[in-house]
Amino acid sequence: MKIGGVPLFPQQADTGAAGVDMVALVVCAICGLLALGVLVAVVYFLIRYRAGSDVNRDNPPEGHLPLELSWVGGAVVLSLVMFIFGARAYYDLRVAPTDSFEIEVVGRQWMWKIRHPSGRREINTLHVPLGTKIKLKMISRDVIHSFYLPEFRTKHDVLPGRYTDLWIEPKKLGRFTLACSEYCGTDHSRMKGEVVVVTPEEYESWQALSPLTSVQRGERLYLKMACDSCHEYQDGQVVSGAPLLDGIYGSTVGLEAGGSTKVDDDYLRRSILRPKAQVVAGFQPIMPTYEGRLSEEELLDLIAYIRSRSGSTVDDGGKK
Ligand code: HEC
Ligand SMILES: [Cu+2]
Repeated sequence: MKIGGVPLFPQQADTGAAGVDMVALVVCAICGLLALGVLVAVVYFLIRYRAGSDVNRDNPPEGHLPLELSWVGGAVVLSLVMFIFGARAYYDLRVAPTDSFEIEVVGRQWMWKIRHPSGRREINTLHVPLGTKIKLKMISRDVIHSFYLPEFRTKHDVLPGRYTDLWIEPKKLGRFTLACSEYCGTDHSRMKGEVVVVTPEEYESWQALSPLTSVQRGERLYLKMACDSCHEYQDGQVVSGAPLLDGIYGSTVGLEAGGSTKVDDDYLRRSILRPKAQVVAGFQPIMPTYEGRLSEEELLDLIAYIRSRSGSTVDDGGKK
């Protein structure tokens, strides 16, 4: 948006962008009106009561109840208007629709690594199909970063050790800005790239140029790390007293220490990195720790593979 040829807002490349801009405008308008009222009163009193002006200065009023009530009431209403607009836009911004298409993002000092479901990977560039709801599942390898897409009016922190997400729905073809908006070290300012919005057909053929899907990579790794030496049946029996991983995603498991927990991506990640932190009820803590032995990318592959064994292709927290 431009006012008098000056670009005030970046273009709106996301279906939700207009809503976010609306909040900014409503809040600015309300604050602007208030500031204007104060300014007018200041100027009026300045002139009326300037030194030497001939006005009655006796008996200044002590208070004025109706005036005070309407001021307090008005302020409450105005702040509620800002709150309602803001809360609705924030909800739309934060809660990804359950049918979103999932792309993974791994942040590190100082680059963005992007992984598509087909297995295609890229660095500092994010190809997305037009008109599709896309959920970005994000994690950092080192410090806190923040995935910032100004034209999509959204950003979210990318944390080490925990998955966070963000969703977009591109409504414009073209190239847009991708940046890190959390100071993350010397080259923070260079941790940026591009979002390339293409048509769904172009995206399909672009994705197809990929050697292995993340599920396939995960399966390979699963065999390579010999996870199956414990987590599989042999001759109809669980060999080393380890739980089967089929169908666990989205379910609730009991814990040896008491209580239970939902099996989501964070739980799987913890179970692989620090199995002893949450031992499954009825099992011995014999699983070795994989802390330091798997990269974030490898973990995402393993999780995608375990998820696929529950028939789940997206990180929907098992909501299906
Ligand atoms: C030495 C045997 C052994 C190996 C090897 C092993 N695990 Fe485990 N795993 C276990 C046992 C026993 C449990 C249950 C106790 C616990 O939670 O620590 C478990 C629990 C889990 C859980 C939680 C399961 C649930 O039902 O909540 C996951 C996920 C998991 N392992 C994944 C893996 C992956 C991935 C690998 C390979 C990188 C692997 N495991 C290698 C023995 C093993
Ligand atoms: Cu950063």
